[in-house]
Amino acid sequence: MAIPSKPTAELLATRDPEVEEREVDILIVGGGMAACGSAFEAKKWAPDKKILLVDKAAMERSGAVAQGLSAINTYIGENPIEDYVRMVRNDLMGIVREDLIYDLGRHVDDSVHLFEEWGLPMWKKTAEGKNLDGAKGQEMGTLKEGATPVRTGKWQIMINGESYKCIVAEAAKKALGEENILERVFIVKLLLDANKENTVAGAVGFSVRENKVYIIKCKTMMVACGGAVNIYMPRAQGEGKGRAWYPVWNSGSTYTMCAQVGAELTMMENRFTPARFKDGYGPVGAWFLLFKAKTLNGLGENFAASDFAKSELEKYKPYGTAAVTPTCLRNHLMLAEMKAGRGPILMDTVTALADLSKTMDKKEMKHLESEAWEDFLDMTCGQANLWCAQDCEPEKKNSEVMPTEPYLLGSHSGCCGIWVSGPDEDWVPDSYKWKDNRMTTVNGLFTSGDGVGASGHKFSSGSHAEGRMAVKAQCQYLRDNADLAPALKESTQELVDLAYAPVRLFLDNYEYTTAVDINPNYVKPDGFAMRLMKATNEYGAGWSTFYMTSGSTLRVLMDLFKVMHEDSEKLAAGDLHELMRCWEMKHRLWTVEAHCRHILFREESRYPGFYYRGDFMGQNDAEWFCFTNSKYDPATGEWTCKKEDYHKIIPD
Ligand code: SFD
Ligand code: AMP
Repeated sequence: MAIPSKPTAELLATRDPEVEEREVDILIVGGGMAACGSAFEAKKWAPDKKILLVDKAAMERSGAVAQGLSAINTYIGENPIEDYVRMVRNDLMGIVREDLIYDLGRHVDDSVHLFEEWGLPMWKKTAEGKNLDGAKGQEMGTLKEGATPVRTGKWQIMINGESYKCIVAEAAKKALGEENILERVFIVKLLLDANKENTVAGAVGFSVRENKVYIIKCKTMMVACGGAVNIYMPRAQGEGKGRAWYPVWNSGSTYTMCAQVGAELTMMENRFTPARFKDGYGPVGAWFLLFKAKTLNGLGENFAASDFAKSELEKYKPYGTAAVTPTCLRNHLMLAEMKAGRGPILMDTVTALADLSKTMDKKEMKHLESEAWEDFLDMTCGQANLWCAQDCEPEKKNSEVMPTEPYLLGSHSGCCGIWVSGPDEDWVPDSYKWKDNRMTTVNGLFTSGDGVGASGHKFSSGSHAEGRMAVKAQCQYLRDNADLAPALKESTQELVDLAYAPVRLFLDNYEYTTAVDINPNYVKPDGFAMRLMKATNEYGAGWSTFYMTSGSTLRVLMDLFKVMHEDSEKLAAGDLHELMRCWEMKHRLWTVEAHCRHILFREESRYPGFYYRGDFMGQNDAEWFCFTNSKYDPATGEWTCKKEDYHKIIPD
C-alpha cells in the first residue's frame, strides 16, 4: 500500500458516502452576488415555498467579492438608463441584448441603496467638492436620501468595501434563514425531469466537509455559479501559482451545467482579458478614473494618445472613436506597443499622485496615499503585498500593467453566457422573450450575474439586482405551473456513483504505485489542469501567442479536447477537496471547449485585444453583426452553433 509521506489534514474520501435527499420548490445554486440577491428577494414573493441555497464555499467570503471591492461599478443615479445601455453596447462592440441591459439598469440602484442600508460605507462628496469616505461619508446621509456619491467614472462610485461580501451575505442569510442554506456543497450536475421534456427537476452535489452526497429535487432552479477562471494558463506561475484576478471558485459550473442539460449559450467566444497590475492582478479602474493616471510605454510616451493609436481606433469605428474607448481596444493598443518592442507598459502612479497632491495639505496628501493602498487592500490584497515585497511606493515608483490570461464572465467587461428570455414588455422583440424573465431555454432553469450572456457591465451591484429580478420571475413561474411534480430519471445509486466516481477510481488503484499522484490508471486534477491550460494557452488564443489563434489552430485544440474528455473519466480523488478539484476540471473543460467552439464559429475578430482570429482579422459586420448561439443536445451528444438576430432597441 502507498504510504503517505506526511500526515494530511484533508478529509479522506470513502467509497460509500451518506446520502441526503431533499425536495424544494426553488433551488438556488451558488452563493455569490447574484445568488445573495435571489436569497434576499425570494421569500418576499413566495413566503410559503421551500427554498434552498447551495454554495460550494462559505457565503460570507465566496465568489468574486470575497476579498471585498473598492468601487461599485454600476450605479445609474442621475444618468438616463438609455445611456447605460449605450455605454455597454459600445464597450462590447455593438452586439448586446439591450432589453436585458435596460431592465437591469432600471433596478440596479435599489440594490446599491440596500447595501448602504445594511452598513456598506459609500464615499460622499461635500458641497465644496471634497471626498469623504468611511464614517465621515456616512455622516453625509445616504444615497437614497440624496447624498452625492464620489463618482470616478460616469457609472462607478467609491466604497469602503473590504467587508462588502460579508454584509451582502448576512442580509441574504437573514432573509432566507440559515436552515435553508447549505455551504461547502459542490453541485456537479443538473438533472432533467423524467416525464416533462426539457424541464429541470433537480441537481446532485457533494459536501467537501463530510462524505455525503446531496440529491435535490426542485420545481425551478437558479444557477449563479459565476464565470470561469483557470481555464487558461495563468501568468502567475511557480511561487505565484494560485493567483488569479477573477475568483478561483468560478470554475465554469454555470455554463457547463446549464449547457449539459441543453440550455442555449450565447456569445461564448467573448472573454475578458483584463489589463491588470502585473503579477499582483490589481485592478486598474481606480487608477485610471479616480487618480486620473495615464499608462506609458517603455519610451515614456502616453501611447493611447498617439497618432498610431488614433489611426488604429479609427479602424473600429464607431466603437473605437467613441468618447470612452472600449475595454478590448484599450488592450489592443497596449498589445501593439508590446509587440512593437515598446514595452513595458507602466501605470504612471508617480505623476498622477503628484498632480492630485498639488492642491492638498500634508494631511490630505497622507490620506491620498493611503487611498492608493486601500484600493488594493480592500479588493486584491495580494497586490498590496507585492508592492511591499518589491519596495514599491506608488508615489515614487511606477508599476507595470499587463493583459492577464483570459477569463470567461458575463457580468464584468465581458458578455459570454446563457441565452435567456427578457422582460415581457411591448418594446422587447419577440425573439428575445419566450418565457419568464431570465429563464434559459430549459423550462424552470434560470440564471443571473455571470450566467446571463450578451449583457455585460452589471458588476457586483447589477449581479445582485439581477439575482433579485430572476428569482421574482421564478416565483411567478411557480404560480403559473402549480402542477409541477419533479421526477428524476436517474436512481439514487446512479447519482451517487456519478458524483463519487473519482473516489472509487482512486481507491481501486492507488495501491499500484508508491507515488500516489503517479498511476497508470488515473490522473490527478493537478496534472489534468496543467494539460488543459497548456493546450488552451498554446492553441486557444492564450497569452503565449499574444491572444492569437486561427481555424487550423483551433481544430488542433478540438482534437486535444476529445482526448481530454476521455481522460476526464479517469480523474481520481483521494480526499474531498480533490473530489471538488476533479469536478471543477470537468466543468472547466466543458466551458473552455464551448468558448473555443464559438471562436471557431465566429469568422471575424470582433474583440481585438481580447482575442484575434489570424485568418479573419478585423470585424465583418456584413456577415457577423449577430449573436452566435450554441446548443449541446443532451440526447444525442451533438453541439450545434447558429447565428441569432440582433435588434437595436435604444437609438444611438
Ligand atoms: O475592480 C458554486 N467585480 C467588480 N464589481 C464592482 O461592482 N466593482 C468592482 O470594483 C469590481 N472589480 C472586481 C470584481 C471582481 C473581482 C474578482 C475583482 C475586482 C478582483 C465584479 C463582481 O464582483 C462580479 O461581477 C459579481 O460578483 C458576479 O456575481 P455572480 O453572482 O455572477 O458571481 P460570484 O459573486 O463570483 O458568485 C459565484 C458563486 O458560485 C459559487 N459556486 N456553488 C455550488 N456549486 C458549484 N458548482 C459552484 N461553482 C461556483 C461560488 O462559491 C460563489 O458563491 S474591478 O475589477 O472592476
Ligand atoms: P477595472 O478596474 O479595470 O475592472 O475597471 C473598473 C471600472 O472602470 C469598469 O467600469 C471599467 O469599465 C472602468 N474603466 C477602467 N479603466 C478605464 C478607462 N481607462 N477608461 C474608462 N473606464 C475605465
